[in-house]
Amino acid sequence: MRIVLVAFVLIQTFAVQAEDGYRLWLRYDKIGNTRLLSQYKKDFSNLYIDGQSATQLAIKTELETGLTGLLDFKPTQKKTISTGTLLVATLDSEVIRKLNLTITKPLTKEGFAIKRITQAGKSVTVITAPAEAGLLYGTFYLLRLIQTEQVGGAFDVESSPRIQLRILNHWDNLDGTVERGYAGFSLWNWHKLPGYIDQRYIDYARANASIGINGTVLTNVNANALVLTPAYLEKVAAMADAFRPYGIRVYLTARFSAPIEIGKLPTADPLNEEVIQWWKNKVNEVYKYVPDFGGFVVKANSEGQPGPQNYNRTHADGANVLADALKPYDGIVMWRAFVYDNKVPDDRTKQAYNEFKPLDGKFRSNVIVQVKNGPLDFQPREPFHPLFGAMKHTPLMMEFQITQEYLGQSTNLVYLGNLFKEVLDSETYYPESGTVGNTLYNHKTNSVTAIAGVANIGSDRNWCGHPFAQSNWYAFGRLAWDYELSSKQIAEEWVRMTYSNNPLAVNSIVKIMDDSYETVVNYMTPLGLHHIMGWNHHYGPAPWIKDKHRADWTSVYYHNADTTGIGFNRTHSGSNAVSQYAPELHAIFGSREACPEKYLLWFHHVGWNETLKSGNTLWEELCFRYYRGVTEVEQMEKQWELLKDVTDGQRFKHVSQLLKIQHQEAVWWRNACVLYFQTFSKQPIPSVLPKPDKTLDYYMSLEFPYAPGIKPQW
Ligand code: BDP
Repeated sequence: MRIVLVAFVLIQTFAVQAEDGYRLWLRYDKIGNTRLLSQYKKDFSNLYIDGQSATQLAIKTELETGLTGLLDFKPTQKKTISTGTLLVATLDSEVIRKLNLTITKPLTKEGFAIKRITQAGKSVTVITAPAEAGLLYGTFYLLRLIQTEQVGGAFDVESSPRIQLRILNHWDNLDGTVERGYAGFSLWNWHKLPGYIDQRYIDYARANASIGINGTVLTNVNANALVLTPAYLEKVAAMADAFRPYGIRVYLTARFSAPIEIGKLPTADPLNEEVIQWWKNKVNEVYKYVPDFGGFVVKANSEGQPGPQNYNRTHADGANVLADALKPYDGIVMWRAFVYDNKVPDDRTKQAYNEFKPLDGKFRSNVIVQVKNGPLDFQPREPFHPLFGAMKHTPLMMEFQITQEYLGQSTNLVYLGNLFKEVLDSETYYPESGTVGNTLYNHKTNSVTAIAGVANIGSDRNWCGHPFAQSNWYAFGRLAWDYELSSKQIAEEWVRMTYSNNPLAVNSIVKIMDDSYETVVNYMTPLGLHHIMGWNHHYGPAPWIKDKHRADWTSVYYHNADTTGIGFNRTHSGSNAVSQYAPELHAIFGSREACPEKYLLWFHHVGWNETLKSGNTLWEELCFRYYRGVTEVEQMEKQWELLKDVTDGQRFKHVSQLLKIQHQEAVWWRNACVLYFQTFSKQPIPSVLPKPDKTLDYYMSLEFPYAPGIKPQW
């Protein structure tokens, strides 16, 4: 009996200590800095949370768990102001009004301030905000300061989000699968809802609140109208109830043909009176279930989805009918600009601009057009979408893809903070717009501001599949709050919270993350190559894809390799996509000399023997980049191995194994691409580089019928 008991206790202890990644960045383990530890025990010896609302209770629980874990002691909970009190209260509360607080900048609805003040000789820390959501964000901010061992004694923070709606898009289907999901199945257990609220929903909401995400679109953009039926709305309401205390509003995708499919109308024509009324009734019904429902995301007339063009109506006609129905409730429509058609005889990357630019100003004020970061489709690297800055009278929102559909899915370590920043920092050259980030923020012209990321979250124990994929969820949220943060700073925060404050761990892991994006671009799509991945599942290289029923889904359409050279001519002598950018940028991208080499083959068809900045010919440079990518993965592996003693065993091993896979996949990409493009360049691989050990035929023969995340309809 005793032995059994001891064994049980051991297993219990092990279970507690095991680092399986479930806790994400909210680990709250005791901080290692003993000086700070004793200081903080004094600073936060008493918790005073003013109020009893659901959000205030969530704050209380978070602070209790956080402080108890981080500081290894339990603060008292007296409603008194004494030295060491941490007071959490809204700006209009009695207790705050009595204090001598100075707030220098106006805080927006969700903003917050953290102040250390001396009140009647007592040193008090205050988290305050105009509304409860801000208190929640301030709470997580303070916990982060403690967890990352960043601040000694001075607390003087004022922060407001730059973008109003910071949203995750889940491409989750009602059958529990996730389109382009690489972390298991959907988190949403539709079958057991509304009765069963999984603890995971709460932990999901906590994680989101900790980085300022305030919206979630529960369903796939390739939408199923059933979610708008009462049986499902009841389930949606249960989720909305679970998320609400954490400041998260729920949104759904609306299938444009829902009036036909679930409304039994003969048409979904947006100008038909019955259809207009149907959407009004439907929206009224939705708000009965979810009074703070956020609105709809719509993918229309894209990749086979129904839309207004089926009835010869415009995207504005389609968006406006939904917007009018949502308007009385302050709901919004996020209408996607991801539209293209293989029947349109124009470069696919131009089609969204061609379609939407003429509609500028024709949308209702509660419509926001959701634009992918680049003009094609979440490729490892794309120039920013030319619609940013070009639509002067229509709010646009950014859509990033956090799930790594085209960036190594769940086997590759890629920190996307650098990709997000590259896009947000891109200069549009429209004087009134500035950077892409600024166009999202510009409140003067935008009646609503928003940013969305396609979630990488699933039922895997560690949420995101790859332990490092968590950092992409984290980075998205932090940049959505403030796109001016640096990606390196965000990486550092994440490492400190998720792994360790040990300087060796921090410096090495941040370096691995910071280099990882360029590395992946090097071994997948260097010099502006794009869309050369596997058919349908998009896993691995397949630059040879051709002769499919749609040319714009093949690889050869995009790389245009022939015996003279490679690349898509988008200059005025080609598709002239460059003309969709502001004149200055048009001139830069359109010039073979001025075009940044990272976009070279995106905009230009370049001869194999043309010389690049390095002095190498294009063919040589292409080979060197592919090989460099692999060498860089080898370096990542080596750097990671040095961290064995400063990271926990479980996650160390997990990442080690995945880095080995990444190495094999990088070699696969390199060999397959170099061998394939060599059939056009007809030149040897530079002699200093080792030769691929397998043939092109071998790579072309590989098939992956059960690769994860496949889009079911295809
Ligand atoms: C593509 C994905 C596809 C999505 C589509 C979209 O392969 O699964 O449905 O984007 O964003 O990249 O609508």
